[in-house]
Amino acid sequence: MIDEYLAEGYLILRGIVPPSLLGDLRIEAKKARDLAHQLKGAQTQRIQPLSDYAGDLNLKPFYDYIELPELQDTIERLLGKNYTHGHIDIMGLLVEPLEHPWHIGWHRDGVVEVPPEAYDEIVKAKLAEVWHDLRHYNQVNCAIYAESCTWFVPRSHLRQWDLPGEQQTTGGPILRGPIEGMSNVEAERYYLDHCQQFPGAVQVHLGAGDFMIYRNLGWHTGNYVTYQPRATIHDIVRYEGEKSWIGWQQVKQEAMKRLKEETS
Ligand SMILES: O=C(O)CCC(=O)C(=O)O
Ligand SMILES: [Fe+2]
Repeated sequence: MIDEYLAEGYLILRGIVPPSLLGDLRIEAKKARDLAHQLKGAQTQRIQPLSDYAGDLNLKPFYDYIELPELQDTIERLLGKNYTHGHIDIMGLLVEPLEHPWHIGWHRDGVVEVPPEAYDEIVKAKLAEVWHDLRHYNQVNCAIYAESCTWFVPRSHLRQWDLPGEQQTTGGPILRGPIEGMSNVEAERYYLDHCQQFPGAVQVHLGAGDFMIYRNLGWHTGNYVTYQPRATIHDIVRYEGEKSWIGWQQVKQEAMKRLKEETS
């Protein structure tokens, strides 16, 4: 499994969340999905971080998930000591939109955080430095309900360059819909096509309680439909040891600042 994670860029720990805890999580997930739509609109796709909603939700099951010995043990065996998989102040839930399909767009996390105009040599050099560093963050999708929203390009995390057809599509208004002149069914098929056309893409199917960890720099996207409930824990696996190597957040912020100064 360690080989699989390193080579493919993602790994699924099947059914690692026990049914009793899943039951408790579902009770809170139902409240959280309703709350997300109520506070952020019918098309919202996430509620995050959960710590902001301590007044409305019972966070105990999420703390139980954080403390789950099976998960802690597996993460340690996968990555070594000093990694944490659950953080109440980072964790969110990815939820289904209510009115029409929605697609986040193909991207590599990390790259997508810097606008193309700010993506200069300094940013590139820093990203190259941390690219294969397992401490540089790993994403988590843990399904409270079965779902098949995430698409990933296996092994793309190993390349710091893009192949023909690997193009970022986040931010395109068409993907966020509604698409003028298209019904929901037509939009759903359009988004599905957008997933399937990406070279090497595979659809990730998560069963209830499956925990997916993925390298954030691999190509991936999220494709959402209205008629299937989604409540997927979204968090990171974070390195808690010595942190002097980090710097990525700072380099990112400085690049944005340089861009702002140049354009003002
Ligand atoms: O919806 C998903 O599964 C993917 C979400 C994602 O890629 C992101 O939030 O960066
Ligand atoms: Fe992402």
